[in-house]
Amino acid sequence: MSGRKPRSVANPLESAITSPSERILKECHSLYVDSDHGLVRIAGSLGVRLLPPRKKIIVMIMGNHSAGKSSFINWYVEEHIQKTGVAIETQGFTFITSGRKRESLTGNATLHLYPHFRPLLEFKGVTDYLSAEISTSKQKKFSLVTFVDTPGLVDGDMIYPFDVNSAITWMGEQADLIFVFFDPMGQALCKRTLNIVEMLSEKCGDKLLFYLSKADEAGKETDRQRVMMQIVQELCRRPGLNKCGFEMPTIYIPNPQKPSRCVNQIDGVCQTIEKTINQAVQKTLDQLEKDCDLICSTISSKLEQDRADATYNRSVRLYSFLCGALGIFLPALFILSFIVNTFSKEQLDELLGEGSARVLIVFTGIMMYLWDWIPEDGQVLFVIIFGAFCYLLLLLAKYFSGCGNKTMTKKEKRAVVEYSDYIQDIIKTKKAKLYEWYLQQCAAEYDL
Ligand SMILES: Nc1nc2c(ncn2[C@@H]2O[C@H](COP(=O)(O)OP(=O)(O)OP(=O)(O)O)[C@@H](O)[C@H]2O)c(=O)[nH]1
Ligand SMILES: [Mg+2]
Repeated sequence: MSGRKPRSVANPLESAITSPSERILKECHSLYVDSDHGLVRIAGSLGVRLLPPRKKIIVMIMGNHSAGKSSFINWYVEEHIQKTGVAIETQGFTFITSGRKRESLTGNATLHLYPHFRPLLEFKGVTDYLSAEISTSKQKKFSLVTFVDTPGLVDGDMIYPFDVNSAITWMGEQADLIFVFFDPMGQALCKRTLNIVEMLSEKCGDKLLFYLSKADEAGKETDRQRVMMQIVQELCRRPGLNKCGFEMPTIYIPNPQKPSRCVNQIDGVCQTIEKTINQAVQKTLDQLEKDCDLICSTISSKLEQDRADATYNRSVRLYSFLCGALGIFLPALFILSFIVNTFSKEQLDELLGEGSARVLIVFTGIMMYLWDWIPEDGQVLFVIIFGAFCYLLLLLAKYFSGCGNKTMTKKEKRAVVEYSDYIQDIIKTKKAKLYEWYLQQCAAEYDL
């Protein structure tokens, strides 16, 4: 197996159009899922469960109704994928991801594409409000991102078809980044949004980022500052969010027809996404190293256990043989002694030859000596006890013979050693190369 090479996913044409990060993530993924010698399969055969790494990061966008969530996704992807407008447009969850073909998927197909998200089914009624949009866009870092657009949040009489608070919280826990959009209009301080943010902050506060969206609509700089102060104050008032010092960049979708003098930090959002992708690449490579080590250490402990089992089996086999041999030899000698006793020495010499006859006479002599030593009225009891003892020896022999541990066959041993060599020689070398490549890419980006 040491000659095997993991199949590379990227052909020359593909490598020309994909970024190093994308290729690293794809190659790592294929090292796990390869049907012949993927890490998931190798680990599975050793009783270890591994999960293949994700090929993309997940960015969930949540916030009030009409905060500009869908518009941001459309801007990032540079394609009008999600419906936008002043009405409540997004009522469910939509995964927006890149692919080879433009496609729209419904609930069940979406869960097929994202099996990690199957537990969403626990939120009754959510399947009908689940969809996926696959776009061929390669803009910005879209090929490495899956956006999750979430239902617009409102207070009051609005009835959601499922438990929207819990569903968004659960979804947020699965994401790598959670953007919360607050818009300066209308419902900036929507209670439902604040409740969900509070829950998410408790569970995964480090992924939460707040943005003042549609900042170009906030009017003058002073108005914008006031809106921001209000939102931050409201956030700080929540016990679960009482960490203050919230950062809240102002963003808006640039509109050439309506230029605005307001500072737009939307590029910072793209940089945050990029940073998270780089962290995901590093995490994936680190996890690959850890998983390789886990497999190798499982193999060495399996081999060590197998050696210990083999030693144990040898001693158990020896005990079984000794007990069995004694269990047969002792009663045989006992009966033989009485038979030999009926022959004279000369008859035995003639029958067996002088040497064998002497050995037989010595052994049976000892037996008869012991027998004579037993008082006559105890002889029956002795025979019973002696018989029981010999039977016990035979039982012990049987017990020991079934006591051995299962050991690996030669073929199995060869297979695990080959797995270990394959991981050390091929996968680890591959990982080192990918890491080097990743570092080169980082260095190149800093040089620019
Ligand atoms: N001026 C301005 N308008 C924006 C901006 N972003 C979105 N809008 C407008 O705001 C309205 C709502 O935008 P959506 O993207 O549909 O908002 P949403 O958060 O997805 O809304 P729901 O899906 O209903 O929750 C639309 O009419 C957009 O054109 C922005 O940055 N500046
Ligand atoms: Mg929307």
